[in-house]
This record gives sequence, structure tokens and C-alpha cells, in this order.
Amino acid sequence: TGSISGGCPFHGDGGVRDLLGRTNRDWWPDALQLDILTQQGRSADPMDEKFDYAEAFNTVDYNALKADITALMTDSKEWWPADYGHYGPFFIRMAWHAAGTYRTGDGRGGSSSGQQRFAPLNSWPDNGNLDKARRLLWPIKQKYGKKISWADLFILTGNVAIESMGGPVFGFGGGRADVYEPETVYWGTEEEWVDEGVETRIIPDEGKALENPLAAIQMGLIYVNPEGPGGNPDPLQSARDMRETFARMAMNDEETVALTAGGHAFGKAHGAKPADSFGGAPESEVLALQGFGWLHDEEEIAAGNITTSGIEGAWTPNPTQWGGDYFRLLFKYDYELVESPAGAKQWQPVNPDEEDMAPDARDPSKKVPTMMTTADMALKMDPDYRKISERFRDDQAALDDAFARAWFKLCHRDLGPKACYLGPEVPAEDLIWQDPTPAGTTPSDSDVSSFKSAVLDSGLTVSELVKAAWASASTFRNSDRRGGANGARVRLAPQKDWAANDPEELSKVLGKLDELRGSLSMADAIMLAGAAAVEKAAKDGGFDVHVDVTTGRGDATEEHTDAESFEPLEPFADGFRNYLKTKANVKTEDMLVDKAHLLGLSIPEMTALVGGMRALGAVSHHAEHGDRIGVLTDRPGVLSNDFFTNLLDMGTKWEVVDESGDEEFVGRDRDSGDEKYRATRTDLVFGSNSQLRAISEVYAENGGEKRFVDTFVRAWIKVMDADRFDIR
Ligand code: HEB
Repeated sequence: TGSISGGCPFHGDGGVRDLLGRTNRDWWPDALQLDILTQQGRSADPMDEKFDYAEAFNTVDYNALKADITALMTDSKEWWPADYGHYGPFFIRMAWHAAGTYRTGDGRGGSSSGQQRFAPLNSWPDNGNLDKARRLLWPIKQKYGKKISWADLFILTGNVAIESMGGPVFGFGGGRADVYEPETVYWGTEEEWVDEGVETRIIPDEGKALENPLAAIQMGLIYVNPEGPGGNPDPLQSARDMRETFARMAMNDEETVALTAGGHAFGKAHGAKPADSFGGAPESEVLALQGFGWLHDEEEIAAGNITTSGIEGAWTPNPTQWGGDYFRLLFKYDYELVESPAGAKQWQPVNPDEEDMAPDARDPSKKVPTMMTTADMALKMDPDYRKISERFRDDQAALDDAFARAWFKLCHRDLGPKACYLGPEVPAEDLIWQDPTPAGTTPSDSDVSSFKSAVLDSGLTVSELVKAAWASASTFRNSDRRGGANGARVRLAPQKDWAANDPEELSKVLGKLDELRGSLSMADAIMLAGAAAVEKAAKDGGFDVHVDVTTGRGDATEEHTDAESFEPLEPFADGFRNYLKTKANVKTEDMLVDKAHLLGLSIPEMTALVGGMRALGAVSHHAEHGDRIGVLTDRPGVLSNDFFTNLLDMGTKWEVVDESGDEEFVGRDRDSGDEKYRATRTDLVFGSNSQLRAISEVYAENGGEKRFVDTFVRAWIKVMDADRFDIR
């Protein structure tokens, strides 16, 4: 149960969708558009290129920073008073929502770039009133400046909040550098927010499953609807949705129960007034509000009459103290369905004892009933969750440990390998979800060069060597910094068996490299073999290049590898290798762009890599056309610009091959009608799209060959070394 779901990130029930779904421009057409200022490569980032966040972070007075955050917890401000005089719970929710957008499908979302500051996340209904939490932190951000990013500050503040209320914490790693513009991420196609009645994304009776890579069940939610699926207060259906959505956050049942119960040991829900008495989300509000949304009357705020989710009340009698009251109450009482003053469905204990009542958030002498959301009730009603909940009820130490570890994972899942973690509180223990990789050793120059010549004499082809290197390195994704060549996990399950990797050929190549590698790690050997192949191919094309990939990678074993967690990294389409598993619901060329984005490539780099790999014959085997598809050259294995010259040649006329459903094309000699080439959408888009065509022209024109070769080599090295955080 609670396993990590694989599946194509581009599959869903809907029809064809575009890559981005609903964007900020769709949601807020009146918001100021700054995009024209980031054209022609102009950056939105105010820091200069030399700014190194890790260096800046390492100079922060960490203890002073934590002390300032701790002091803020109880420094209640009149403009947004702290419930129970303690901001801790509010900050935990802020941190959880910063991290909780992470999804395994494409590694996007998550805590690592501080996106909660920008639309759409700043205005998601589920992030209601977190604008105030961030604003409370501004004096601290201002004081420490570039030494602490917003992204790190969100998570560190969540940690300090837990600690300051006596909760267990496993550690903290800094290293989340801020960005200064909204990231465009596919959050779904729905045209309404969750609170506007948008349909839920999981309806088993209608065969409707959650579309990949999405991880929330309605638009504008971090995970599930607290009132139950689509507002239906059914704890079992809520459990189903929690299991699915938390799995996509890489959380199993135990982690899900620990996180939810641990989180709700703290704080309260806000639903004191009907929601329509409050203003709009920050992105839609008037200038004078200065980025605040969900406007409340000052007197109402002072009285604690606040509405966020619409649900009202605390989970426990001690909302600012860590402990076991959540499970104690959940099992001690029967709960009945009631409505909050804001009209939300929630659950209330039947006949609670006086000491099990919660204090009023503004007046501790007043007692009010506690509550549970429908999602909380799932932890009691779902049989699998219940077993875990009962265990935690009876074993506080087990809950402490499970909560601390799951919280640490939640907040660090998208930060990359442990080498990326900064600061004095990085836990020593290696955790399997960090994809730990043993350190390697740097080989001598002479070992490297003798290995490279042995590889070129081995009988393995340029295409085979290039494909193996690409298979190894190209799993990397910038989004959560997983995958990549380090560790040589390409020789382990599941990667070694992925269809995109042509498993039989791959295993032959890896076997041969293993024989030849001597003291080199497999991870280095695969990279160096690819480099040798590219150098040879360039030489055969008349160019002398040095493909200077790094060395010093280590080899991971099966024990270092949670094989199941690698399933979402399988390429369902890889335009660089002209590979498509099955037709998806976005265009195949969109998937190329998406992959290029995850690899951190620019448009010219993407173009040079595609054209270069085609020239090298480095395409995945095509069921019908073998190694020929998209290889628009009669000298495969030579690094030439033939792909571009032949694609742009008016002597060839292209036609779609009917049965292919618009995926496969034949190129015929315009005069004789003879077949010359076979190609895919991913090939022809470089002649069809005007922007890609303009770049293809640069690489095809006289004098453009060198620019092409240089760009290809630079982009190749970039991909091969993308995951070397250990030496950065
Ligand atoms: Fe939570 C709060 C739901 C998970 C932590 N939450 C809350 C609320 C709701 C919820 C509705 C209220 C809001 C207002 O203000 O109104 N959650 C929920 C759900 C889920 C969750 C449905 C899934 C199942 N949480 C969670 C987690 C965590 C949390 C995981 C962590 C760990 N929350 C929290 C807190 C709070 C909340 C701390 C409180 C806040 C304040 O107080 O302000």
C-alpha cells in the first residue's frame, strides 16, 4: 500500500492538452505582465551571476537566526494576532504547504525554490492566509538578507516552530536558492478552483483516475479536500484520496499517518464566518492591500473571527504543545458530523469531558469543542490507517520518530543528493530516499586515456557508446535533482530494463565496459566511453574536440537503491533518442521540450543535441525502422550537421504515414518519389516550428558546422555532469 505510482507523466483521461494547462495569465488576466522584460535572455534575477547562495548561507549566524525565529513565535502582532499567543502551528502549515506541492511524477513542486511567494501558489485557496505568515517573517528575511533564502527560511521556520512546541525534529539542510519569477508548472486544466465547485479528480465509479503528474485531487489544493472528496464527508473515500495523493508525494501509509496526525497535534482550523464575507486572493487584490488577500475586518481579526479553510476548531486541548492527544481523542470519542459557522462539514466529539475541550484562540479562559476533519477521520476509519494510528496511540516514541523522519523527508525530498545540504543540522544518517551514492576516486589521466583508446578498439560502435552514456545521465531532472549518471544506477533495476534503453544492447555495452574499466568506477567508465565516442565521431567529421566530462563518480549498489522510487523516472518519451513508448495526451514534441527543461537545456542546446544524436545514429530501436528513424544522414556515427541540412533541403517532401496517428513520417525525393528517410514529429518539428527552424538554419548554413559541434559538445557535457553536486 501507499506505493509510489509510476506511469507516464503525460497520461490522463482528458483529451489532448497543452503542456502547461491553466497558467497565471488565464487565472489573472489583469495582473501586471512582466514577461516581455525577460525576453532575449534577460534575467529576472536581481543577484549577479557570481552570487553563490551556498557560500552566502555558510556565513549566516545560524544560532542567532534560529533564536530570532524562536522569539518571533510568541511575538504576536496586532495586525494578525497569534492564536494561543503562538505562531508555531501557522508556520508549520506554511512550511508543509511549501514542501507539499512536490510530486514524484516529474519532480516538480516542492520547497526548493520558494514558489509560495508567487502566483499561482500564493493565491491557491489551500494557501489561504499564508500571505500573513510570510509577511510575519519579513523582518527576519530583511535582517539576514542574502544569507538566508526565502525558500530555506520557510522550512527552517517550520522546524523551529516544531521544536519550540516540544516536537521532535530530525534535522535541517539548507541550500534552497531563491528564484525571482513564477515557475511554469502544469497544475491541471480545470477552469475553476476547488472552492468554486470544480470536480474532484478521482471518481472510481466513472473510471476517473488522477492524471499524472498531478498530485492533488482538486485545483488549488496541496493534497486532498479536508471535507472529503468533492466535499462529501466520507472518511473511507477520503482515505483513498489521501493514499493516492500522498504516494505521489513519495509517502507511504505510515508516513502519511504520522505526518497528518503529527501536524494536527498543533494549531486550529479557521471557519468562524462564511467565506463570502472576505476579500479575494492576493494576486487579484487591489494595490493598496500590498500583496495581501483574503481581506478581514480588523475587529474580526482581533476577535479571532477568521476564515481560512472554513473548518473551525482545534484538534486537541493543547494546540501549542506536542504530544499524543490527537490519537487519544480520535479513539476516545465517537465523532458526529456537524457544520462550522462558515458552513463546512466537520466532525465533533460526542459529549467531550471538560479537560478534553480546547482553549479559545484569543481567550484561554474560554473552552470550545475540538474537531476532526473528514481527512482526519480517515486515520480512524480506514482499516490500514487505523492499525498504524492505534500503534502510534500506544507508542508515543514511535510516533515521535516517524513524524520527525517523515517531516524531514517532506521538506528535503526535492533538494537533491545530500551533497546539496548545508548547515550545522544536517543529519549524519544516510536515508534511502536520498539515493545515496558512495564517493568515487578520481582516476589518473593515463588511466583515462588508455581506457578511452581501449573502448574505441573494442568493437562497440559510436552509437552504442553514446546511447549507453545518454541512458545513464539523462534520467537527471533539475526539478528534484534525482537521477543522473553518478552511482551508475543504469546497470540496476529498474533502469537496466527500460524499453527506452534498448536493454539487450545496453547490457552488452555495459558488460564490455566492465571488462575494460580496470580501476575506474562503472559510472565514470560509461561517461568516458561516451566522451571517447563523441570525440571520435567529431574527428571523423573533421573536428578536433575534447569532451571533458568530470570523473570521480561512485557506483551505487542495490542496497543503496529504492528501485520502486525510480519508476517515475522512466522516460515515456525521449525525443533526444527519438523514443516514444505510447502516444500520450500531450504532443510528442511537447514532451521533448519538457525533458529539455528538466535537463536544464536552452533551446540551442536542445536543438544541437537532437541533431547531433541523430547524426551519431543514437536513436532507440524503432519497432519497424530499427536504427534508421530520424537518422537523416548516410554516414551515421559521424558528428555532422547532416540532420539539419537534410531536414531543410527542399528536395525532400514529407508525408505523414497514415496508420501512425500523426507520429511517423516518410521523406521522399520530390522528383522521383523514392523514399529517402523515416522521421517522427520530434524530427520534423525542427523544420516546422519557426523558432526551431531558425536555429536549425544556423547549424545548417555554411560556416555553422563549428558552432553546431561546439554547442553539441557543451550541451553533452552539461547533461553528463548535471548531477555532480558532490564536486560543485
Ligand atoms: Fe493540516 C491546518 C487539512 C495534512 C499541519 N490542515 C489545517 C487546516 C486544514 C487542514 C483544513 C485548517 C486551515 C485553516 O486555518 O483553516 N491537513 C489538512 C489535510 C491534510 C493535512 C486535509 C492531508 C490529509 N497538515 C497536514 C500535514 C501537516 C499539517 C501533513 C504537517 C505535517 N495543518 C497543519 C497545521 C495546521 C493545519 C500545523 C494548523 C495551522 C494553524 O493553526 O494556523
